[in-house]
Amino acid sequence: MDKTKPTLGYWAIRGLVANLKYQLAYQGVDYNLIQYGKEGVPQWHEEVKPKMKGEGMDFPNLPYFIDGDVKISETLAIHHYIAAKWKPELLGGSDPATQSKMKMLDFIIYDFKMKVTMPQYQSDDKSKVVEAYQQKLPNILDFMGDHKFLTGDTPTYHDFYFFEAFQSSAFLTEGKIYEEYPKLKQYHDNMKNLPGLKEYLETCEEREMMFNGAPYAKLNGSAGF
Ligand SMILES: N[C@@H](CCC(=O)N[C@@H](CS)C(=O)NCC(=O)O)C(=O)O
Repeated sequence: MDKTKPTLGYWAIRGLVANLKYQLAYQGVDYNLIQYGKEGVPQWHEEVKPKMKGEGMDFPNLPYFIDGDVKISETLAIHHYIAAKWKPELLGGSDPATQSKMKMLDFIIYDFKMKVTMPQYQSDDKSKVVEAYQQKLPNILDFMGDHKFLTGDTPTYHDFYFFEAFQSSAFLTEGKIYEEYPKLKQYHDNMKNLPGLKEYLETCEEREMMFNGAPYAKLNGSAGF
């Protein structure tokens, strides 16, 4: 492991980490990747997690990000850190109104991700996933208006999280979500064409990786973009 680079850790699935890898690719930040496979579950809980707590990670969890003395968890906090350190324009504007809007968006996209993901762990009924996105997507797309990205015509860190958040729904509906919401399809294309991310998505390991944790998820699979 190269100690001069930051380290990203997670299970060996897409889960909550693919979005971070997209942002790192877009920003051109090089990093060490630590993946815990199924056999790594006890290792994480019994060894690594307590060790990280002892070494100064306040709330050890997966994903985590370590950059020297900075040791953080919570996916959206990691997105924020990577933006703040290496590409602050991804934070959006710095005035109070814009910053509050960005914070609001954190919770909105977190809620979206949770609402579409939980049903994938609870049953094999895809219609529950469809119900969830039909409930949540219209307001997000209204918020986006005619912009290319969530908050304007340039991306913020939220876009990398949100882009991944609907990929499993696209997979489970075999693309029907894009017929239902053509604006989401346009957004998907705008994201896919971002320099750095475009090249990453063409060959990345996410194309073959499972979206969710096996064997716990009742709906699971892998897909390209
Ligand atoms: N709120 C956290 C949730 C993190 C979380 O639930 N991580 C799951 C995988 S998706 C996990 O297995 N964490 C390891 C643990 O609980 O020790 C985030 O958004 O990052």
